[in-house]
Amino acid sequence: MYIIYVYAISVCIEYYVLKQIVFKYTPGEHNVCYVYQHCNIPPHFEGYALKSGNDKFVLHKPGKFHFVCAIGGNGKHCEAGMKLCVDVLPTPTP
Ligand SMILES: [Cu+2]
Repeated sequence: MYIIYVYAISVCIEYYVLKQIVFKYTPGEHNVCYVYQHCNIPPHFEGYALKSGNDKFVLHKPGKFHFVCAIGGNGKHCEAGMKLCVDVLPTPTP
């Protein structure tokens, strides 16, 4: 499990397929949206956002996953740096 306490980082982290990442933050102040591209957030996406402050997301396939905070409209929090890219790698063979 990879715990993200403040996802105010604009870099990619590497993690493995079928592992879980957890976003922890103060509910109501931020949220977590899974998007295709950073800060390009259609308005209706906010409705799909995870909002609990303890949001778990399973990385179900290899590839690049992008998560952003959709609060503030028009990618405001995202533009301020609340974005995370996870480069999901195949599980290493022992
Ligand atoms: Cu935010």
